[in-house]
Amino acid sequence: MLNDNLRLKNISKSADKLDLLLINPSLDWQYQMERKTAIRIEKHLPSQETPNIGIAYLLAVAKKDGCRAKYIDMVMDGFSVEQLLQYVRKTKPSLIGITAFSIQISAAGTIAAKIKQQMPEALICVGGSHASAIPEQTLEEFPDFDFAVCGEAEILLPKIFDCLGNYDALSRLPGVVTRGKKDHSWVPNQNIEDIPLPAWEEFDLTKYPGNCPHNTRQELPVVTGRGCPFRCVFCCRALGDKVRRRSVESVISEIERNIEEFGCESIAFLDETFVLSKDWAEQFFSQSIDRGLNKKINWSCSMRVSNVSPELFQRMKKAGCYYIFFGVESASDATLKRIKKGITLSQIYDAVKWTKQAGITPVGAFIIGLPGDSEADVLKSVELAKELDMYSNTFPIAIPFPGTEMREMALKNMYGMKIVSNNWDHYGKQDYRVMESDDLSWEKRRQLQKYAYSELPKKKLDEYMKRLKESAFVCS
Ligand code: B12
Ligand code: SF4
Repeated sequence: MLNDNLRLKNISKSADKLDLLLINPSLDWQYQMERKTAIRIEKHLPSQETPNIGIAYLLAVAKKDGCRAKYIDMVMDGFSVEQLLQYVRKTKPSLIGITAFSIQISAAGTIAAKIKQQMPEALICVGGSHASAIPEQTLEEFPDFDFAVCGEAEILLPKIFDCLGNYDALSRLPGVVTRGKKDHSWVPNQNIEDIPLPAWEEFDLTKYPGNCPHNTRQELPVVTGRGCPFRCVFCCRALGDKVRRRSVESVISEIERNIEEFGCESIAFLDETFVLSKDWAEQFFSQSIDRGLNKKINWSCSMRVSNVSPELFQRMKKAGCYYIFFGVESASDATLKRIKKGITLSQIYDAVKWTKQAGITPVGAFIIGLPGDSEADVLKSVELAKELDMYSNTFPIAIPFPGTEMREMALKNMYGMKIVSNNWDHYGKQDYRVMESDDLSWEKRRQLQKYAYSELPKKKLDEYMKRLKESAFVCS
């Protein structure tokens, strides 16, 4: 329970005292690190580490508000639970915030419990995509979280600090969910332009060179807009459905700052769908070219295959784009319709062809076991991936994440789907133990995934690009 004796921010004069400690949880950082390294080597990639931009935003807001804030990424900082506990005892944070995807939520709950055993007065909240989707259930399952935070937290965080020690006021804040509170709604940041820029100075960026193949020393993530208006049934749309965009000027100045202050040489745009507005995109491309940014950095993004043209990809290439991640999902038009993706097979063919012609590296994301999928559908996806000959393809198994329509469908046994594991540790995209259907048992899903990856081994980027350039395809 919340404690009235909580120390409010900046009251303590102790040199070690923190106002806010944010944590990326892990119960076994060594094991996770070894796995990451093994995957990286298998994929021939020099680096695969993106620093967490949501946390960087929260640190920026906290600092602006005069708080002493710190982030511990237990995996990348190599923190054992015991070391974390020592650190918490030393710094006695007024508020501890743990971020968690579904796959991390049990670890987050265990860490909260261990902190509380030693410091019952600690105030601990949980945020991120899992708690945002099912805050009440999260608080029920993990009794050591004092409250959950839903959705974006930049505006909320200073308000939370103003309410520390006042349980009722804290409970009333939209986006804060305490036990028994039924209203889980949160208010999306209307003006994302005003949020301070991510506090990368709080990270040891040498540990996060970026998610290759950017082929530079330092990649940093940037978010130009939040929210997605589409309704794909497998997606939890973590930042809501209301689209909000930053001005082109503010994005350009963030990139320039990243170059000057952090030696950034590549940008990963993490927007759910990068080119939502062609006008915005065209302004961004023109200004990037005018200011010479295309000569200083390269960039990657995720896109839908709809509403694109050869000219668009050529402009993207000119503006510095080297890599596009397409949500292809399935080779079956019937499945694409069922999952409400709003794209067609012919759009997939066109988008990939035009991307290659522009000299940009395409990557495809498929999903195995979508609602109504049969074995033949999945095999068709594998054949399509081969035919499209993209640099790389991901074949995760469909996971009914909390907050997705697919989870609701599975709970109602639609298309013969049923959830076979409620163990959140299994809720990663490569895990076959979570869901099955009449047509595709979990064993079959696993077999199909193995088959897909064996048929589509990861290509070496330089060889792939050489081949792309040599083919008659690429425009000069
Ligand atoms: C970039 C990204 C990644 C990157 C980087 C992740 C990172 N550490 O930043 C990489 C590639 C590493 C990644 C990995 C995975 N990802 Co990912 N990823 C994303 C993506 C596309 C964008 C996230 C982002 O940066 N958003 C922008 C920032 C501003 O928002 P944010 O991170 O949500 O943070 C805000 C709020 O959530 C909140 N908040 C977050 N944490 C906390 C904590 C506290 C205390 C508080 C108060 C608030 C708070 O405040 C932040 C600022 O407003 C999202 C989709 C999406 N749009 O969210 C998927 C998404 C988050 N990923 C997802 C998944 C499943 C994964 C993986 C498990 C996949 C896998 N490989 O199996 C792994 C997990 C890795 C791990 N740690 O174990 C799912 C999560 C679903 C779920 N319920 O778990 C999402 C929603 C995609 C989807 N629709 O399926 N991912
Ligand atoms: S998968 Fe992409 S396009 Fe579909 S709802 Fe999610 S973010 Fe939007």
